Amino acid sequence: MKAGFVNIFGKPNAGKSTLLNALMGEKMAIVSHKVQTTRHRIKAFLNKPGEYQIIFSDTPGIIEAKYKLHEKMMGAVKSALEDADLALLIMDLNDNFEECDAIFQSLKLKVPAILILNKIDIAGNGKIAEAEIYFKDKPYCKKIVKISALQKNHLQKLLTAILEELPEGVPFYDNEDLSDLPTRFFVSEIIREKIYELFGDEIPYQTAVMINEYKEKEGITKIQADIIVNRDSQKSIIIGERGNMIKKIGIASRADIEAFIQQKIFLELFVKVKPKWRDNDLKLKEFGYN
Ligand SMILES: Nc1nc2c(ncn2[C@@H]2O[C@H](COP(=O)(O)OP(=O)(O)O)[C@@H](O)[C@H]2O)c(=O)[nH]1
Ligand SMILES: [Mg+2]
Repeated sequence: MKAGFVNIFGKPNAGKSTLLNALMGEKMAIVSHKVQTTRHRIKAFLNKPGEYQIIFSDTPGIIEAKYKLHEKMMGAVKSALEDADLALLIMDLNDNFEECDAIFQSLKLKVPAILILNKIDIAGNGKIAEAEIYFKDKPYCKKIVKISALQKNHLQKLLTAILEELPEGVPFYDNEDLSDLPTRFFVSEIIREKIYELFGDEIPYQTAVMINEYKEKEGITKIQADIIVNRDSQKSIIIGERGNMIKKIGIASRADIEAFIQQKIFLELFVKVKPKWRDNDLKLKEFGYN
């Protein structure tokens, strides 16, 4: 039996969350073409009873911290560096190689790593061969695997490579569990994802979602969530003309949440202004950024 922690690192937009979802065959982490969507370390367990338990961690993209929120995000990266048995270093083949190399070096990995060249489906001519030559002798690079996380290409090859590096051990978590995070976390992430989908560049980064009430009663789950923003003007944008935008968030969120928890829900959304929440330790804690 093999068991261990396999933690995914890379620049924003490299495809970390897409890869986690593809490996799990289940949507665990929200994905968007906007950078810095992932704010937490999200653990997901891939179980094959009697054979392996892989505890994957998706992490926020590696960035320079501008707000306390960013510091918390980089804290999540750090914690994932500490308990990894194996690191997956993922890069977009169209990204600058030197820049990716600098980031991977900066992690000062103490465990073996598999370098994942992602987005082969849209890689420029000759990029794959160029990357293989550039990275093959880097000290952190034990193996190179080329994939498309989006199109789910070569994932089996990647899984085999991971299992070769995974230590022997007994499962850390129950075989039935998919994650150590509570359902309400995933519910708040689904709502946050809709905000990334529905609004322009600025709004999603100013937004947090907090679940205040989560009650199951007679086949229906009642959920009340607050959408937190920085300013009154953002509140008006989220609500929209005669409430049309908040209604859209509600409809899209409800469909996905019901699919995720396999139960009917009653969803109530409020928008609240909390100035400068991204730089306030107490508020960050309140909204689940530890
Ligand atoms: N064409 C292509 N796009 C991808 C691939 N993997 C991820 N993406 C896209 O890249 C963007 C960022 O993906 P995401 O998983 O959120 O990146 P993260 O920031 O590293 O977690 C999204 O728009 C994905 O759909 C891939 O293999 N091919
Ligand atoms: Mg992500």
